[in-house]
Amino acid sequence: MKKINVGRKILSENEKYAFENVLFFHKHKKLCLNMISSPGSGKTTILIRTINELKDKIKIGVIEGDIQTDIDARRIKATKAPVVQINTDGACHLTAPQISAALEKLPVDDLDMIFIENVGNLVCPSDFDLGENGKVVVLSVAEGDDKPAKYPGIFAKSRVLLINKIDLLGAGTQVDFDIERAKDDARKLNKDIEIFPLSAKTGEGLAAWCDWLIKSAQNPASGFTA
Ligand SMILES: Nc1nc2c(ncn2[C@@H]2O[C@H](COP(=O)(O)OP(=O)(O)OP(=O)(O)O)[C@@H](O)[C@H]2O)c(=O)[nH]1
Ligand SMILES: [Mg+2]
Repeated sequence: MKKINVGRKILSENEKYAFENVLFFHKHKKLCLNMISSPGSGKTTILIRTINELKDKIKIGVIEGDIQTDIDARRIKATKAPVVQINTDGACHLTAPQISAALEKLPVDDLDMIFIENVGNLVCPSDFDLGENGKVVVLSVAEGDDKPAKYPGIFAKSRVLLINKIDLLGAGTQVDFDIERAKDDARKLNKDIEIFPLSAKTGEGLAAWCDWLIKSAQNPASGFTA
Protein backbone atom coordinates (compact mmCIF):
# COMPACT_ATOMS: atom_id res chain seq x y z
CA MET A 1 0.00 0.00 0.00
CA LYS A 2 1.34 3.43 -0.92
CA LYS A 3 1.67 5.91 1.95
CA ILE A 4 1.09 9.62 1.40
CA ASN A 5 2.69 12.05 3.88
CA VAL A 6 -0.22 14.50 4.05
CA GLY A 7 1.16 16.47 7.02
CA ARG A 8 4.34 17.38 5.18
CA LYS A 9 2.40 18.42 2.06
CA ILE A 10 0.12 20.79 3.98
CA LEU A 11 3.07 22.35 5.77
CA SER A 12 4.89 22.96 2.48
CA GLU A 13 1.84 24.76 1.07
CA ASN A 14 1.69 26.86 4.22
CA GLU A 15 5.39 27.69 4.06
CA LYS A 16 5.09 28.80 0.43
CA TYR A 17 2.29 31.27 1.23
CA ALA A 18 4.00 32.37 4.45
CA PHE A 19 7.06 33.35 2.42
CA GLU A 20 4.84 35.30 -0.02
CA ASN A 21 3.25 37.07 2.94
CA VAL A 22 6.72 37.98 4.28
CA LEU A 23 7.51 39.55 0.90
CA PHE A 24 4.14 41.35 0.89
CA PHE A 25 4.72 42.95 4.32
CA HIS A 26 8.28 43.85 3.36
CA LYS A 27 7.23 45.42 0.04
CA HIS A 28 4.40 47.41 1.64
CA LYS A 29 6.55 48.28 4.71
CA LYS A 30 3.81 47.18 7.11
CA LEU A 31 4.18 45.67 10.55
CA CYS A 32 2.11 42.51 10.97
CA LEU A 33 1.66 40.92 14.41
CA ASN A 34 0.05 37.54 15.02
CA MET A 35 -1.84 37.50 18.36
CA ILE A 36 -2.15 34.08 19.98
CA SER A 37 -3.68 32.89 23.26
CA SER A 38 -6.13 30.52 24.90
CA PRO A 39 -9.82 31.33 24.29
CA GLY A 40 -11.00 34.29 26.35
CA SER A 41 -7.66 35.69 27.55
CA GLY A 42 -8.69 39.06 26.11
CA LYS A 43 -7.24 39.29 22.56
CA THR A 44 -10.21 41.14 21.04
CA THR A 45 -10.63 43.40 24.08
CA ILE A 46 -6.92 44.34 23.94
CA LEU A 47 -7.20 45.05 20.20
CA ILE A 48 -10.23 47.30 20.68
CA ARG A 49 -8.58 49.20 23.52
CA THR A 50 -5.32 49.54 21.52
CA ILE A 51 -7.08 50.72 18.34
CA ASN A 52 -9.02 53.36 20.29
CA GLU A 53 -5.95 54.48 22.23
CA LEU A 54 -3.85 54.89 19.05
CA LYS A 55 -6.52 56.13 16.64
CA ASP A 56 -4.81 59.53 16.15
CA LYS A 57 -1.33 58.00 15.89
CA ILE A 58 -1.37 54.81 13.84
CA LYS A 59 -3.96 53.19 11.58
CA ILE A 60 -4.55 49.55 12.45
CA GLY A 61 -6.26 46.88 10.32
CA VAL A 62 -7.33 43.52 11.72
CA ILE A 63 -7.68 39.98 10.39
CA GLU A 64 -9.94 38.04 12.75
CA GLY A 65 -9.66 34.26 12.98
CA ASP A 66 -12.40 32.19 14.59
CA ILE A 67 -13.78 28.69 14.20
CA GLN A 68 -17.31 30.08 13.77
CA THR A 69 -19.17 33.45 13.82
CA ASP A 70 -18.23 37.04 13.08
CA ILE A 71 -18.70 38.18 16.69
CA ASP A 72 -15.12 39.45 17.04
CA ALA A 73 -15.10 41.11 13.60
CA ARG A 74 -18.25 43.01 14.53
CA ARG A 75 -16.65 44.15 17.80
CA ILE A 76 -13.60 45.44 15.86
CA LYS A 77 -15.82 47.05 13.19
CA ALA A 78 -17.47 49.16 15.90
CA THR A 79 -14.09 50.93 16.35
CA LYS A 80 -14.19 51.82 12.60
CA ALA A 81 -10.92 49.93 11.99
CA PRO A 82 -10.90 47.87 8.75
CA VAL A 83 -11.44 44.20 9.55
CA VAL A 84 -11.71 40.89 7.69
CA GLN A 85 -13.16 37.78 9.35
CA ILE A 86 -11.87 34.30 8.57
CA ASN A 87 -13.86 31.26 9.76
CA THR A 88 -11.80 28.09 9.93
CA ASP A 89 -14.84 25.75 10.19
CA GLY A 90 -13.30 23.64 12.94
CA ALA A 91 -9.57 24.12 12.42
CA CYS A 92 -7.69 25.25 15.54
CA HIS A 93 -5.38 27.75 13.77
CA LEU A 94 -5.14 30.14 10.82
CA THR A 95 -3.02 29.33 7.76
CA ALA A 96 -0.82 31.47 5.54
CA PRO A 97 -3.06 31.03 2.42
CA GLN A 98 -6.02 32.36 4.46
CA ILE A 99 -3.96 35.43 5.44
CA SER A 100 -2.89 35.95 1.83
CA ALA A 101 -6.56 36.00 0.73
CA ALA A 102 -7.60 38.27 3.61
CA LEU A 103 -4.88 40.81 2.77
CA GLU A 104 -6.54 41.37 -0.63
CA LYS A 105 -9.66 42.56 1.21
CA LEU A 106 -7.89 45.03 3.51
CA PRO A 107 -7.01 48.62 2.44
CA VAL A 108 -3.36 47.89 3.19
CA ASP A 109 -1.96 51.11 1.69
CA ASP A 110 -4.08 53.17 4.12
CA LEU A 111 -2.82 51.26 7.16
CA ASP A 112 0.28 51.52 9.33
CA MET A 113 0.02 47.99 10.66
CA ILE A 114 -2.02 44.79 10.66
CA PHE A 115 -3.00 42.60 13.59
CA ILE A 116 -4.00 38.99 13.08
CA GLU A 117 -6.13 37.59 15.92
CA ASN A 118 -5.58 33.86 15.69
CA VAL A 119 -8.08 31.19 16.76
CA GLY A 120 -8.20 30.89 20.56
CA ASN A 121 -5.67 28.11 21.21
CA LEU A 122 -2.29 28.18 22.96
CA VAL A 123 -0.77 25.27 21.02
CA CYS A 124 -1.82 24.78 17.36
CA PRO A 125 -1.31 28.36 16.03
CA SER A 126 2.32 28.42 17.16
CA ASP A 127 3.24 25.78 14.56
CA PHE A 128 1.84 27.70 11.57
CA ASP A 129 3.95 30.55 10.28
CA LEU A 130 1.69 33.16 8.66
CA GLY A 131 4.55 35.34 7.38
CA GLU A 132 4.07 37.83 10.22
CA ASN A 133 6.84 40.05 11.61
CA GLY A 134 6.26 38.74 15.12
CA LYS A 135 3.96 36.82 17.43
CA VAL A 136 2.25 38.36 20.47
CA VAL A 137 1.19 35.82 23.10
CA VAL A 138 -1.51 36.88 25.56
CA LEU A 139 -1.76 35.20 28.99
CA SER A 140 -4.49 36.31 31.36
CA VAL A 141 -3.94 36.03 35.09
CA ALA A 142 -6.99 33.77 35.50
CA GLU A 143 -5.19 31.06 33.49
CA GLY A 144 -2.37 30.57 36.04
CA ASP A 145 1.27 31.59 36.23
CA ASP A 146 2.51 28.11 35.27
CA LYS A 147 1.46 28.41 31.61
CA PRO A 148 4.84 29.53 30.17
CA ALA A 149 6.44 26.44 31.75
CA LYS A 150 3.64 24.08 30.67
CA TYR A 151 3.11 25.40 27.12
CA PRO A 152 6.65 26.51 26.22
CA GLY A 153 6.34 26.53 22.41
CA ILE A 154 4.44 29.75 21.93
CA PHE A 155 6.36 31.63 24.67
CA ALA A 156 9.66 30.60 23.08
CA LYS A 157 8.55 31.89 19.66
CA SER A 158 6.84 35.15 20.62
CA ARG A 159 8.26 38.63 20.36
CA VAL A 160 5.89 39.98 23.04
CA LEU A 161 4.05 38.60 26.07
CA LEU A 162 1.00 40.53 27.25
CA ILE A 163 -0.07 39.52 30.77
CA ASN A 164 -3.72 40.62 30.71
CA LYS A 165 -6.47 41.12 33.32
CA ILE A 166 -4.12 42.43 36.03
CA ASP A 167 -7.17 44.24 37.45
CA LEU A 168 -8.17 40.82 38.84
CA LEU A 169 -5.04 40.67 41.05
CA GLY A 170 -4.46 42.09 44.49
CA ALA A 171 -5.73 41.96 48.02
CA GLY A 172 -9.32 40.82 48.39
CA THR A 173 -9.48 39.03 45.00
CA GLN A 174 -9.73 35.29 44.40
CA VAL A 175 -6.98 35.12 41.77
CA ASP A 176 -3.43 34.27 42.78
CA PHE A 177 -0.96 34.74 39.93
CA ASP A 178 2.72 35.37 40.50
CA ILE A 179 3.68 37.82 37.74
CA GLU A 180 7.41 37.43 38.50
CA ARG A 181 7.17 33.63 38.13
CA ALA A 182 5.42 33.96 34.76
CA LYS A 183 7.98 36.55 33.57
CA ASP A 184 10.96 34.45 34.75
CA ASP A 185 9.66 31.30 33.08
CA ALA A 186 8.95 33.16 29.82
CA ARG A 187 12.45 34.72 29.86
CA LYS A 188 14.05 31.32 30.49
CA LEU A 189 12.48 30.21 27.19
CA ASN A 190 13.07 33.46 25.34
CA LYS A 191 15.53 35.97 26.81
CA ASP A 192 14.50 38.75 24.40
CA ILE A 193 10.73 38.58 24.92
CA GLU A 194 9.12 41.98 25.68
CA ILE A 195 6.65 41.67 28.57
CA PHE A 196 3.80 44.08 29.27
CA PRO A 197 1.43 43.39 32.20
CA LEU A 198 -1.83 45.24 31.51
CA SER A 199 -5.57 45.40 31.91
CA ALA A 200 -7.62 45.87 28.76
CA LYS A 201 -10.55 46.63 31.07
CA THR A 202 -9.07 49.49 33.15
CA GLY A 203 -6.30 50.57 30.76
CA GLU A 204 -3.56 50.04 33.38
CA GLY A 205 -0.24 49.21 31.70
CA LEU A 206 -1.58 49.99 28.23
CA ALA A 207 0.68 53.01 27.62
CA ALA A 208 3.92 50.98 27.63
CA TRP A 209 2.45 48.46 25.16
CA CYS A 210 1.19 51.26 22.89
CA ASP A 211 4.58 53.04 22.96
CA TRP A 212 6.29 49.81 21.92
CA LEU A 213 3.74 49.37 19.13
CA ILE A 214 4.24 52.88 17.74
CA LYS A 215 8.02 52.38 17.63
CA SER A 216 7.67 48.95 16.02
CA ALA A 217 5.18 50.19 13.39
CA GLN A 218 7.67 52.91 12.40
CA ASN A 219 10.33 50.29 11.76
CA PRO A 220 8.51 47.05 10.89
CA ALA A 221 11.52 44.87 10.14
CA SER A 222 13.61 45.77 13.20
CA GLY A 223 14.47 42.89 15.44
CA PHE A 224 11.81 40.54 14.12
CA THR A 225 12.05 37.09 12.74
CA ALA A 226 9.19 35.86 10.59
N1 LIG B 1 -11.41 41.73 34.24
C1 LIG B 1 -10.97 41.77 32.98
N2 LIG B 1 -11.68 41.18 32.01
C2 LIG B 1 -11.21 41.24 30.74
C3 LIG B 1 -10.01 41.92 30.41
N3 LIG B 1 -9.79 41.78 29.08
C4 LIG B 1 -10.83 41.05 28.61
N4 LIG B 1 -11.69 40.74 29.60
C5 LIG B 1 -12.92 39.94 29.50
O1 LIG B 1 -12.57 38.62 29.14
C6 LIG B 1 -13.59 38.04 28.30
C7 LIG B 1 -12.98 37.52 27.02
O2 LIG B 1 -12.41 38.60 26.30
P1 LIG B 1 -12.14 38.55 24.74
O3 LIG B 1 -11.47 39.82 24.37
O4 LIG B 1 -13.38 38.19 24.00
O5 LIG B 1 -11.13 37.34 24.67
P2 LIG B 1 -10.50 36.66 23.36
O6 LIG B 1 -9.13 36.20 23.74
O7 LIG B 1 -10.61 37.55 22.20
O8 LIG B 1 -11.47 35.39 23.18
P3 LIG B 1 -11.57 34.39 21.90
O9 LIG B 1 -11.53 35.22 20.66
O10 LIG B 1 -12.86 33.69 22.08
O11 LIG B 1 -10.38 33.46 22.00
C8 LIG B 1 -14.61 39.15 28.06
O12 LIG B 1 -15.68 38.98 28.97
C9 LIG B 1 -13.83 40.42 28.39
O13 LIG B 1 -14.65 41.48 28.85
C10 LIG B 1 -9.28 42.56 31.46
O14 LIG B 1 -8.23 43.16 31.29
N5 LIG B 1 -9.82 42.44 32.71
MG1 LIG C 1 -11.45 37.23 20.33
